[in-house]
Amino acid sequence: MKLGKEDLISLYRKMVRARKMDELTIRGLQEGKVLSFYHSNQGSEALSVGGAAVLKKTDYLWAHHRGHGIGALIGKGLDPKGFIAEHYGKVTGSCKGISGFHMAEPEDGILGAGGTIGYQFPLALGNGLAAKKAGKQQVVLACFGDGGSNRGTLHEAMNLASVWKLPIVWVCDNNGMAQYTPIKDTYPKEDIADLAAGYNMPGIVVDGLDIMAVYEAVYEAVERARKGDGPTLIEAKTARYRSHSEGSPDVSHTQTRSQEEIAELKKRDPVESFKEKLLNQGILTEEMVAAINREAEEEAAAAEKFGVESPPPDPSVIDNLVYR
Ligand SMILES: Cc1ncc(C[n+]2csc(CCOP(=O)(O)OP(=O)(O)O)c2C)c(N)n1
Repeated sequence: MKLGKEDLISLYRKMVRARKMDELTIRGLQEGKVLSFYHSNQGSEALSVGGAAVLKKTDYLWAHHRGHGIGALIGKGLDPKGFIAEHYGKVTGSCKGISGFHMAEPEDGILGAGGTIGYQFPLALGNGLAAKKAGKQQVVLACFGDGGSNRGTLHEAMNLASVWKLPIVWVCDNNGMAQYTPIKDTYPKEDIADLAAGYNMPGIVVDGLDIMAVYEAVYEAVERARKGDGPTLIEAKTARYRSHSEGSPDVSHTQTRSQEEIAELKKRDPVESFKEKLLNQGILTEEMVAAINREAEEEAAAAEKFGVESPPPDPSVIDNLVYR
């Protein structure tokens, strides 16, 4: 898969936009505008943006809860205004302001979010079966964290997905931590991708801080799924730059997380390192970088204004909810 110059610039722009929206959401929480809580996506942009950018509008996506799906939403080409309004609890939000952060944009294949880790696996399986039966070459991208990989639902779903050769790409965001617990204390091997062998599907480990590596791995897996060759498990080694959720202590068990380790990971910040790579290759110039930053800041400011100025939902929204 060869990405052209414009594709690379587009990926960089999307990562910058995802970072700015993440920063805006954190600020919104601190200022009391965001009603629920927030799990920052900083350190996972290459994966969330790069994975979703491979998809077509008609493909299905279960985003990971990092950033409440903001990277995936922008990666798939959606306008983030509804995301901000939803977090502000406004009627213009993507779920009319009543979901907290459990967002859905079903017309664009963003199917929602649940509060229970592992909720999405059987649902993704169902989407995969529906996609196969519909015969429209749709693919399901089912994202989760390293902690989620220990849920039994993943194993049941990966097993059947493989037996039925469903078009599902399982994508694990391995940032090394499940809230306060390092994955090394709950999983006996180095690579979560090794689970794939037990279900007879390819298991790929990819550098989750490198958007080109992510894009290429997801692209291959999506093509394989579209051709009817079945599922793939991709594990991306990412980083978590902030605490599990804003305001919660940044600890590993009871000890403050190693600041040296985080500083080391930040040296390979996915947004910054992709910028450096594109500058070195002459694909971006400093002027272009400044313009992309400015546009992303303007987009965030407009989304904030939209969220602030939108009205809250009328209580009847809840009475009139219809799920199809
Ligand atoms: C079944 C279940 N157990 C625990 C929780 C609380 N919880 C929410 S996020 C989270 C960490 C999940 O870790 P991981 O899947 O690695 O994702 P990360 O937050 O690190 O990106 C936990 C334990 C939950 N929501 N559901």
